[in-house]
Amino acid sequence: MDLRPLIILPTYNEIENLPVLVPEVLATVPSASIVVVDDGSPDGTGAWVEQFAATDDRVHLVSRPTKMGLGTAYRAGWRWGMERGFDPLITMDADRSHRPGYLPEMLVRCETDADLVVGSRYVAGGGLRNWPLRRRILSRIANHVARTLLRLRTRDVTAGFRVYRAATLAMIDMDSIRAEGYSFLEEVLWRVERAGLRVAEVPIVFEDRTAGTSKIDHREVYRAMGTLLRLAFARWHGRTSHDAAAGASTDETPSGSNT
Ligand SMILES: Nc1nc2c(ncn2[C@@H]2O[C@H](COP(=O)(O)OP(=O)(O)OP(=O)(O)O)[C@@H](O)[C@H]2O)c(=O)[nH]1
Ligand SMILES: [Mg+2]
Repeated sequence: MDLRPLIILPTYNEIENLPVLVPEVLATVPSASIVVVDDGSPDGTGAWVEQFAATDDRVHLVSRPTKMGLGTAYRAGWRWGMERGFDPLITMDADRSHRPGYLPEMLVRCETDADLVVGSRYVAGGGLRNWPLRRRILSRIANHVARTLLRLRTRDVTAGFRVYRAATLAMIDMDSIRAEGYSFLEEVLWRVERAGLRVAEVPIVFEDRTAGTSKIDHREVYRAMGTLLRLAFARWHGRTSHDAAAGASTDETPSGSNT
């Protein structure tokens, strides 16, 4: 595998985090490039990326006019990267909850034995730091419900810290995924497992954000449940993930990622 890693950072109002995170990522994986997918952040996140990109040609900006949801931000970043031959394609949150220090090991796993590598909070050695009890409980419930309904083997199914081989994204037909927000991550994983692809989990400690505001809201949780029920229904009826997408009711929701 000829590594040309691309790191996709979806952003909505992360001006306090990017100036620290971007140099940290480039210092940790100098061979990587970064594309920031910014949804017209009112706090000037996009303008900062443009300025930085003028000083370093490894950094790029995809600017979208309005807040369009995390799922579509990932897809826009994947598409941008695959059109330019990047492989693998990495997703990380831009609020410094996902630490760059885990990237080298996740890249080695992707190169050696996995089609998808997940930075996992819920395997031995993984964990959470400074996350409020409410979020911890919500995350455990969301993971347990999704893993049970969809019979997923992966332990952390809602994590947004992932390394995808380009071939994996091509195989799961990313353009037909209807879910948004958290459930986008679960539908992607469901398709990867159903395609018989190899998923590896590298333990990470997820740090609660210390700057910027959360994009999570309760509506997102309800809509994620809608997606899970749609996929579970499809599974019960032995329909493939593609059929499930075709028959789906949309639950387009702009919001954050790490339940
Ligand atoms: N482009 C884009 N990025 C988004 C959108 N919603 C969230 N993000 C980004 O997605 C990442 C995850 O969102 P967070 O708000 O951190 O979600 P979370 O980690 O579940 O919640 P926190 O506890 O607040 O960190 C962050 O980098 C956000 O800036 C969106 O609609 N569009
Ligand atoms: Mg976060």
